[in-house]
Amino acid sequence: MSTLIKGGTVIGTTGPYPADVLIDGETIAAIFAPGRAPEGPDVIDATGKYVIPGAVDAHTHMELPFGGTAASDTFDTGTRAAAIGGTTTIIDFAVQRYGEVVQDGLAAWHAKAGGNCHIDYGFHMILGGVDDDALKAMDQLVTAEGITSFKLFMAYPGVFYSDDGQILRAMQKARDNGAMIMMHAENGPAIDVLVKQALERGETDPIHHGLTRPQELEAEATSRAIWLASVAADCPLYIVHLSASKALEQVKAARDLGRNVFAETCPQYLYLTLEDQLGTPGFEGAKWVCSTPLRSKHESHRADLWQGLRTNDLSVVSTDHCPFCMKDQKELGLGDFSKIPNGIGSVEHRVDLLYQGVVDGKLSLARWVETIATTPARMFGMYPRKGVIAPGSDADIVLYDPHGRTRISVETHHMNMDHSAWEGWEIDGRVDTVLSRGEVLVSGGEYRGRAGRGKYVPRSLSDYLV
Ligand code: DUC
Ligand code: ZN
Ligand code: ZN
Repeated sequence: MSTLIKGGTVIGTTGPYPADVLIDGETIAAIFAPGRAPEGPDVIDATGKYVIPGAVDAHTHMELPFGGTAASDTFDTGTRAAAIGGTTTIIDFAVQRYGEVVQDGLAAWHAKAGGNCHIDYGFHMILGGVDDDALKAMDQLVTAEGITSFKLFMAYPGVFYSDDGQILRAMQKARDNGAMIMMHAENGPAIDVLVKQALERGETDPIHHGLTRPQELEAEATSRAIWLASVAADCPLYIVHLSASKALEQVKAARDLGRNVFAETCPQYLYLTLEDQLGTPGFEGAKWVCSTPLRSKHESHRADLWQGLRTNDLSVVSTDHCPFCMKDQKELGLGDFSKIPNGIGSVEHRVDLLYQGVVDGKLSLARWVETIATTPARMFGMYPRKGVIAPGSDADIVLYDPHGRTRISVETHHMNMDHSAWEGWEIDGRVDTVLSRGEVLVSGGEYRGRAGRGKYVPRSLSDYLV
């Protein structure tokens, strides 16, 4: 069946242009100058709308067991919310816990996601225990499972933490097999000392989560990861959820030297702050406990991150979607901030929140699309199947209404959370229509998708490797 998306403005990586997009089955068949497409196919009227590639969220944690509980979105609820917000592909993190066989961890993630997703999905692999078997498994995942990126943690000793020797060995392996090392860059042992000291002083409120994770410990770990990657013959390195100016400086310096170093940030670091959200009086601030933490509004983090997105020192915006309800989940940390499960849920809102950056003059339209769709697809080996409007690509397409408005609230969102980190925010722009492989999932405010239609996407190596 063919469909023509007619009368819209396509946003490509070089900027906007008027065009009609012909879809044949699950694939984009052709792009025509306005009015030059053949008569015949069903027409979706895109007049006044931007036509953008379905967004790719390269960092989500559906059902992640963490902090004594599990992230509250299942692959069903989380991918449905993602679709409604214009994201048509996620890359979630399968987990190998310490002592576990990597392939068993992967099988467990396939079991969670298989048959439940509304949109297409891939996996990265978290390595919680780097040993000889895990290193061998990295090769097998790259060659046979379509998993070409591995997340390591410099934080969370006793949970996911890898020491520098383990990190170096994994980086050497990645240098050999072409995989990307994704790094949670915070100095965990030093943070644990600060946390213990704060609790001993009776500082138990959520804001102390942020105060015990100072930006210096993110910058130090970011710098150490960059140097370790350098020792591993310039192994490709991707810093996840970068939140702080001093960490960004490390990435920028490495990139200025032409190093294989990349980084993402997340909407929470672009908009929310230590004082205004995490510092909300009482236990309310628990809603915004995430790691890396929200940073001070009295420093230049947010402005620096927006600038980093413009200059490509930050290449990608992901959500690090890791939702927990207040009730029974965040509440685990009542009276002890260190027991609050870490995470914010935003998988539904990233497209809109970054479009607000366009309206505010912080990003171009082209850069909006690049950071939420094209670059994540290229970074993680899904391009050109995903992340671009081009003949031969999957027909994952969003019609975006620049004149619409989006109001964010727990009353209206679709994520499985009892609160919203963005409660009451009213922003410009609105997701109008969403297609995934040619199938209309969202139209006229109505959701028409279904669990189980999303497919696993095995990934190639990153496009950005040298
Ligand atoms: N940070 C979070 O906030 N949640 C999950 C894991 C992480 O690194
Ligand atoms: Zn992390
Ligand atoms: Zn994460």
